[in-house]
Amino acid sequence: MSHYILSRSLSQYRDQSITMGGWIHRVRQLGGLTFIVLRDPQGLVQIMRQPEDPPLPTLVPETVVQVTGLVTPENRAPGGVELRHPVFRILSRPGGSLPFHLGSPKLRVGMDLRLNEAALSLRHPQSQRIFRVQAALTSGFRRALRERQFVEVQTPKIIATASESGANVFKLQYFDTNAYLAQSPQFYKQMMVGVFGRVFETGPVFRAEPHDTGRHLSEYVSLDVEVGFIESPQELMSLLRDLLDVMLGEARADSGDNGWPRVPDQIPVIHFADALTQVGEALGQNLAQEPDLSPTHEDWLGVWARREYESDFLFVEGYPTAKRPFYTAPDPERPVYSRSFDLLFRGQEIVTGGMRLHRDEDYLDALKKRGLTTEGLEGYLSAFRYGMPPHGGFAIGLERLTARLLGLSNIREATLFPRDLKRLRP
Ligand code: AMO
Repeated sequence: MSHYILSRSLSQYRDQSITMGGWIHRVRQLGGLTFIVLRDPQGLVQIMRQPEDPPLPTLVPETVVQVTGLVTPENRAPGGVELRHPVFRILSRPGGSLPFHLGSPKLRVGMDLRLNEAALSLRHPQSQRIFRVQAALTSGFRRALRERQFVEVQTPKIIATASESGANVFKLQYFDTNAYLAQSPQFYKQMMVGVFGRVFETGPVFRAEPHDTGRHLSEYVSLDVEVGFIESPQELMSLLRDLLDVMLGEARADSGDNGWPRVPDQIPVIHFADALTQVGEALGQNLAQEPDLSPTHEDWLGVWARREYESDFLFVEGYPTAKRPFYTAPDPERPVYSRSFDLLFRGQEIVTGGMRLHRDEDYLDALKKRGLTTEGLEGYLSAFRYGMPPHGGFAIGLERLTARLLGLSNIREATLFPRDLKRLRP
């Protein structure tokens, strides 16, 4: 491992000579002094050269350097310390001119250029922060579930049968047959409940989304949970609430930022039918026959939840059974509605979940009612034939959660290398 001191721990080395490694972020002359900002893997550090110090080599932005200097208290520097009497060693120089500079606090570069030049734009502290937050969210998700005795699983992403209804599936040539990219780990996570009872998975999923919007990607990270021996969607909603609390807590601790939304002890819940009535009245429309909530409806509900409950989160439960995939359990009292839910965060769906069917005969019935056959589903359905407990689960869209949390209007900003209708590289 490198012996370089990292910027977050620099203040522990006051009055000592230390060595760091990083990129030249910015250089500024002020009178006879030169101020150099070094960007190391953790943050920014100010380095000050006085006239009597050894001469500086040429330091253009993004030059990679090793620098040795004296850690000196300085209130005006980030972290309250700066390096003085620096001696630089150049490790590498940028090969050509840069398409833009990273030196200002906000990266003012259009979305296309920013994404095309991801190798550079992702280095900007503003962008780094997004992905540090995302890493903390994933880490909190794993930790909270492991503490609750869930087992992490990895399931295939090349599959033989589409797992979610709808046509948004990527087809590919698989030797001499066809295959699909997994739209979700749905079938496998349910099968694994038959093994471990409680499972989770974090991994990429693929949706051939024909929409060019700020909330859709063709490849995104799905944080999936599936749990057996439960009786109601409320148990899932309560688990999800606690998970989000841990995840946001971990991100908050990592970033040192306190201005973030708290997850309420009880996230408010509204039934789908009531949500439609509320939105319809507010917008002066009759929405009674609507099968789903549109982005505008979700947006309105987000504002409503804030006003009525001071909550950034709102559960909508009881989506119409016909609009949910065949594995969804209907509400036994009102079978047109299902035992499923979405979680809206600041007016956008970030999670879908619900109770599933768990009896073999219920699956055969549900498929028949929807005019579907068991073809290609044999491996999945055998789990129910061999006995499955009542179970349910949910999936959090990681990029949507990150974007909502950080107030990013475009999901691409919360994706390292986004894949969308037009973008396949870098
Ligand atoms: P669903 O299809 O609703 O449910 O997806 C779950 C969550 O994934 C996110 N999401 C997306 N994020 C970015 N780009 C997309 N194209 C995209 N599509 C979906 C959303 C959404 O809430 N198997 C079920 C989950 C379950 O019931 O366990 C499923 O995949 O945040």
